[in-house]
Amino acid sequence: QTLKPFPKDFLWGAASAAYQVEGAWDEDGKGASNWDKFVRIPGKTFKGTTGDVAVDHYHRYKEDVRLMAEMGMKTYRFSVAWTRIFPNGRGEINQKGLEFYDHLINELKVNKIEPILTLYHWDLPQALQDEYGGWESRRIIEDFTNYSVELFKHFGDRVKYWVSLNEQNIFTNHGYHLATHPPGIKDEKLFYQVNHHANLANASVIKEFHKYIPDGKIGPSFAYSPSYAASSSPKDIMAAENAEELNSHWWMDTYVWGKYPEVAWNYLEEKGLAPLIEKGDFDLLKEGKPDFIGLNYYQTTTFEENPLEGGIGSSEMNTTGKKGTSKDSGIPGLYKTIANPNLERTNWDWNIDPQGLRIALRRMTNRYGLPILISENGLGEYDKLDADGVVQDDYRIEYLRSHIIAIQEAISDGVDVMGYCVWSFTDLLSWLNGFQKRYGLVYVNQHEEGVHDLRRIKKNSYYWYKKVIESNGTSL
Ligand code: GCO
Repeated sequence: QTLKPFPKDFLWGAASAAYQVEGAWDEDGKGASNWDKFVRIPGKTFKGTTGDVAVDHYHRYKEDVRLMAEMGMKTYRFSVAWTRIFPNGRGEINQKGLEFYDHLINELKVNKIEPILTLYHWDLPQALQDEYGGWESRRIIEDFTNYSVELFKHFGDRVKYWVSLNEQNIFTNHGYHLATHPPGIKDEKLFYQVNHHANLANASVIKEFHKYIPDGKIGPSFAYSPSYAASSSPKDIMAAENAEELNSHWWMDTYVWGKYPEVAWNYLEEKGLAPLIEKGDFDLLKEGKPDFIGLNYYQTTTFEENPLEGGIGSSEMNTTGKKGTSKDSGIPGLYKTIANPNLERTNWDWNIDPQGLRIALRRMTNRYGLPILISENGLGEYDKLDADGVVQDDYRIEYLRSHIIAIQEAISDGVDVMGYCVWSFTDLLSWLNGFQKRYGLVYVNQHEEGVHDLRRIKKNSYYWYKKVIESNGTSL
């Protein structure tokens, strides 16, 4: 294969999420989010870590943007904390909240860094959870749309790239199936209903978007973990097909075509798990077609057959296939997840599979034909500052290099890739794993316990990625 060069305007960047970086959790009129509440319940997060301070980006955003500029970054993906704009989820706007993002965006623009704004990266106003159960009610559609429209009106002159919902499949799975994220509920039926509301809310904001920002682009970010069959046994291949249908097409088909895939729908209906649909829902879903799909890629998932009799995981369902998939889990009659023996795994037990990224990009292109923004990809590890004050994260360089090569191969295959956001720019708070699981190109001196100075230190990967950007992907 002759490799094509990266497009001239390729968006080389990195990403973050408000709750994971900002801190200042109750400053300048910000309201409480579901996470502000959840982390205060004992035992929910690693050593009880919270995002109260996180990496203090709220106060240090200028320094962070300076580091981005110095690296030559073309784009920065960040999310807005809904509760800074509407402390109670709706009602009166908190001007101070808008101001913070004005400053951040202006700082990015001055430094010629294209902002990519995520509307929702999991921090729901707690007031809406209390009032009507948040995503559990259709009322969320109107509130999420109003909030989003305010951002379109206010930032639309400067922000052209928008992500609607970040990893809907993950936040609903953790929130309503595994009960490891707020609101900490296990209810399969509700899980699908919540997802239906989120799909409608997503479509509703996309539909509004083009009225306010006709020259802008918007799409959801999906955590896609391509399904592999464990063997060439047709039963294993069928298991992988089942997983692809239920864990990926269920969401992406609905985003793009405004309808649920038949096989998954029939299966869920038979089980009594299909969501209740109201008149007009499918019209709205169809009207909210995204301009691109955001792909958050970390790993692939491998499946084998799981016979109904004595099958694994009757109460355990793997709706995402993303995280911690070396443990057996599955749905009897459909599939069972196994650790792929061909792939190495990180210290967090995620497999490392750059070729899986090329496969993801090709599958998405063949099925949906939309441009793809790689809105997240990166490696979480126990990075350490050594005695010379250096972070030797050569394993991260290797990880990023192999994935960037896979992207170039996919581009050469004909996939339209808009850009690549490394997760993450600075180290940040891992929702459940505190500060020990680090993803950043920039180290932040912040830990679970004690008082730390939060200073920023460029890792080896920072210098490496700088060269990649400078050379538009020719120096890997
Ligand atoms: C973590 C997670 C996150 C996610 C990100 C998803 O360790 O908390 O890996 O950092 O990757 O928030 O969009």
